[in-house]
Order: sequence, then C-alpha cells, then structure tokens
Amino acid sequence: MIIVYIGLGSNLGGDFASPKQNIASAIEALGEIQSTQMISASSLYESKPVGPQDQGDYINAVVKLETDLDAIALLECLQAIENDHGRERKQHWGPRTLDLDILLFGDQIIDNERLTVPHAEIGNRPFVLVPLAEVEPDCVIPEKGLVADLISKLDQAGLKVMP
Ligand code: A4P
Ligand code: MG
Repeated sequence: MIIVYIGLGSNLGGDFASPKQNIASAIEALGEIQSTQMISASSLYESKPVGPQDQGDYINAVVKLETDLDAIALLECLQAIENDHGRERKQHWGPRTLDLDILLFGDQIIDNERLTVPHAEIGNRPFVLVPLAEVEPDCVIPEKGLVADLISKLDQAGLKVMP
C-alpha cells in the first residue's frame, strides 16, 4: 500500500455542472478507484488562475488516498475520471472542467515522458500546498522539504477557503 496525494482543479462547469460540483463529483469518483481507498479530502479553495488570465477562477482541493496500483495505472484511472467529467485538452494551463494531478506517490521520484512526481509546480502553488497541509500537516516533499516551510515563502492572499 502506498499513500498518494491527488490535486484536483476545475474552472469550467461543462454542460450540467459548476466547477464546485465537478470537484465534489471527482472526490466521490476517486473513492471508487479499484484497489484504492480514500483516506481524507481537504476543503475546497478558490483562487485566481495561474497562467493565462483570460479564464475563470479555479476551485482546488487535495485528497489523500491509499493504493495498491502503480503510478501509471493510477494516472490512467485519473485520466478516465477527467474524461468522464468532460475534460478536453486544448491549451496548456488553459481552462478545464477537471484536472487531476498526482502530487506525491509515496516517497517516489518519477521522471519519464508520462509522469513527473512530485508534480513539477508543487512548490510554487498555494492552491496545492495549502490544501495539502490541511490533509497532512507534517507533509514532506522529496527534495523540497516541509510543506509548511514552502507555504511560508509564498503569497497566499488570493486563496479563499470555501464555506
Ligand atoms: N503528467 C506528468 N506528470 C503528471 C502528474 N504528476 N500528474 C502528464 C498527472 N499528470 C502528469 O496534463 C498533460 C500530461 O501531463 C498528462 O497527459 C500526463 O501524462 P494535462 O492535465 O492534460 O494538461 P496540462 O494543462 O498541459 O498540464 P497540467 O500539468 O495539468 O497543468 P497544471 O500545471 O496542473 O496547470 N490556476 C489555479 N488557480 N488553479 C489550478 O488548478 N491549474 C492549471 C493547470 C493552471 N492554472 C491554475 C490551475
Ligand atoms: Mg493535469
């Protein structure tokens, strides 16, 4: 069993839903992945887009899972859930109905053409680090250190926890 952390993001509703509903539905779907158990989920957070500015605000969250899958098998499950939520891949860092990223996969360091773990941008993003610290206050990122220390170096002013 390996402990993994998944980052969720959405800033498009799609046909029948809002970003908030997409995240809630994705959290439920993550709990149903084969050979995988949901341990906990963070609150939902709202923030301005990082990257292209001509897109709506994002809702983000982080979940902690325990899995027997390997990292590629888990990635394929995440991409299936993204597709079920109307995900289209158009613009890098562009608007999306659902983005599911593997933030951490145990203490493994993975760098190949399909996967970079820890996630390449993890240390720069309050909307990832703050919910990660909520589900794992003492979380350590391989080669980067304590999440709490990384957060203290970032501007979190634009990040709002949803009621
Ligand atoms: N891939 C590599 N490493 C990973 C990983 N650790 N987890 C590969 C998941 N996938 C990983 O991803 C393209 C490819 O990355 C996948 O096929 C997989 O093999 P993608 O989701 O299709 O598209 P993308 O937009 O090019 O990249 P990515 O990584 O999803 O973008 P980011 O870095 O997550 O940025 N602003 C706010 N406030 N909140 C956000 O959530 N998100 C983005 C997207 C931009 N701005 C944002 C937010
Ligand atoms: Mg992604």
